[in-house]
Amino acid sequence: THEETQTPPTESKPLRRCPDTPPNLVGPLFVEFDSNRTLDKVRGLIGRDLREGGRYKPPDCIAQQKVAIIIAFRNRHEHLTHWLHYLHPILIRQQLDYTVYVINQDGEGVFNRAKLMNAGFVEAMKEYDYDCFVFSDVDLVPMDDRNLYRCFDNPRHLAVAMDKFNFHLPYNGYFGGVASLSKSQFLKINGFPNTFWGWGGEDDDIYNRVHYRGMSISRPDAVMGRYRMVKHSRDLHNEVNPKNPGKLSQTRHTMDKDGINSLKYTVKEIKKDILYTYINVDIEAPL
Ligand code: UDH
Ligand code: NGS
Repeated sequence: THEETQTPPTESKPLRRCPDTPPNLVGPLFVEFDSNRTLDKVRGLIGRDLREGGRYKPPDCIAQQKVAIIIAFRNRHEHLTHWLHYLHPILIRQQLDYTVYVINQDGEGVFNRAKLMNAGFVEAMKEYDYDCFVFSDVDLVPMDDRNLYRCFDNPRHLAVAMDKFNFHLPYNGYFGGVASLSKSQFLKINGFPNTFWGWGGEDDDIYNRVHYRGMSISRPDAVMGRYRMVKHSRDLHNEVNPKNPGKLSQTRHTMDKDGINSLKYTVKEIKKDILYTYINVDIEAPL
């Protein structure tokens, strides 16, 4: 017998760091939003690959980054089903050590996407020593798995070519949809603003923060950065807020006092589903 070709017991096999380019990526993906998809079917398809809370770690190498994926959420269950159906297999192929956090805004008050993202950052950090945070809308699915859900030398904007914008950026400074920031990049900008209630402008404020702290924006190219958005109408309690655009001229002065250092919220419930960690938070929303 040839001893050197025998597989040693798994516990003695030292794991190597995962490669810079994950080997199993497939490139462009077919994405469609089939209304017969259910959460139970998605659990049946991919639940066995995950650990409770929507966690995954590559079995055969040490992931380069520990990533928390944070989704701001309320009453978008159908979108979440599509998101989980597509994203888990992609994130697994990307060889990330990751967890999916669904941060639900409790109650019927005015929605606040950025404040929910801040709460997600703090709650995730209580659970694990994450290096990287990907902040995502629930209705955006990447059409190419080479668009890596990890962090880069600068804050990264991932949703650069959305179908609703004809696969182009709507404007150069657009930072909406999906973005990643390392822990230190996020803390350097004092996190996200807590004061953008309702729709509009919070993403532009984050863009301003990044620039005022001397960083630039990293982006994938327009081929790898393609996205499909689940079509939807405007939600209740997330109306356009006409006060938000004017706040953008003040970011330089407000960012040091409005952010992770002024965040106030209370956790009402944490539920571990096999596909995600659900955290219901009261963010003191005005009615
Ligand atoms: N979100 C929720 N629930 C809400 C509101 C927002 O989960 O009630 C989250 C969700 O992750 C969503 C994100 O916040 O993807 C961004 O909010 P949005 O989808 O309202 O923003 P978007 O710009 O749409 O995609 C605005 C309304 C467009 C109406 C177009 C009518 N054709
Ligand atoms: C800008 C908004 C952004 C928004 C972007 C795209 O005008 O928050 O449009 O909107 N900024 C302000 O309102 C100040 S979209 O076409 O997706 O409805 O992300």
